[in-house]
Amino acid sequence: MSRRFLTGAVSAGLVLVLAACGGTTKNDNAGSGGQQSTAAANPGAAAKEGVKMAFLPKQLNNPYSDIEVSGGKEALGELKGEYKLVGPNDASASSQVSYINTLIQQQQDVIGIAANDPNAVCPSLNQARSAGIKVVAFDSDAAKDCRDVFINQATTQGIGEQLVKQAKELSGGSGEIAILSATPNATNQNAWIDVAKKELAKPENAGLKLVKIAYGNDDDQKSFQEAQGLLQSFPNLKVIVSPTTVGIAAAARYVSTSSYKGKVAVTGLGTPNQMRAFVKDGTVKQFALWNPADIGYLAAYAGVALKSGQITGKQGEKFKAGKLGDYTIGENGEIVLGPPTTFDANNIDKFNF
Ligand code: RAM
Repeated sequence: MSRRFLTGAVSAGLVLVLAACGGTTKNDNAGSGGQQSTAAANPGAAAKEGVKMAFLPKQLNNPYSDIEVSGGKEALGELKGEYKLVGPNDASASSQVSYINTLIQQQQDVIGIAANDPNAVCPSLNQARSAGIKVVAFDSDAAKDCRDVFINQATTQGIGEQLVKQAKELSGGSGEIAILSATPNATNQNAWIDVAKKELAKPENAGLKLVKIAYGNDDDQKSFQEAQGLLQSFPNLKVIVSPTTVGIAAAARYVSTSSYKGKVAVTGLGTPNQMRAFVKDGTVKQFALWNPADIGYLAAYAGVALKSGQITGKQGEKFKAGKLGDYTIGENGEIVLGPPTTFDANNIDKFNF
């Protein structure tokens, strides 16, 4: 099937069939042009009550996801909507597809998804959109032509820069560093790592050497083993940077009881409650995160605003998000929550999530 044919005047329905048959490569999705709403936004429309929104996080057994969706539940309570939570037990690329298909059959109004793979979920998400379901990606984006908006926790650029800044400070400016990521397909981690690599390529960071990117798959045991493997393979390693709450907690746990404690720094993105013990025992000097509950909360407000016709996902549209205030949709349907917080021994006890 040539791209020329795909980009020709084919109907959205035919594109869906092609996408379903043809796998999940970037080109398939690019060819679809998405299911962009052609209706104009009506910012004055009343927020609909009874909106059924289902949250589909990367995986269910991750404390970070639990906090995220708790914010969605709170917001749907405020909005008099119906909250639902479904999801796989692992974050592998295609693990969410069957859940999306079920949510379509159940005629949900909105699907909130933290995508395990930007493309694997696309054919199903676009089927949902054809059925009138609004799609709010949060935390980890789906390809932009198969969702209406994306709730980004902070700017991708800002998070990537922060990771390198942390590594630089903790290494004293030079030496070997390694990244312990989530799954190899995770949209969010991969976007942050891309920015980090560009930062590392700058002359001012020439002293830092990225020796390996390991993948713990957001599985505690696998992340623990990968951390151990990094330290065995690279005896001069100075910093493990883990841009995942599962990875950083597992790496800190390993380092805290090993001979590397005090010699190898662990940093990245973690929840204060999971990291508190490792900050107190000196294993971890600093790490960062946003409040995950706010992501779910913002996603729910965006979902109801979409379903109510207040926004359509276009740049410049505005909506209200309860206690978080007013938000404006940015480029490519992206809605940025706000800057992350850095946690250390001085402030960690002020946070409880
Ligand atoms: C893990 C997940 C999630 C990411 C956080 C920082 O819990 O990979 O997607 O946003 O870490």
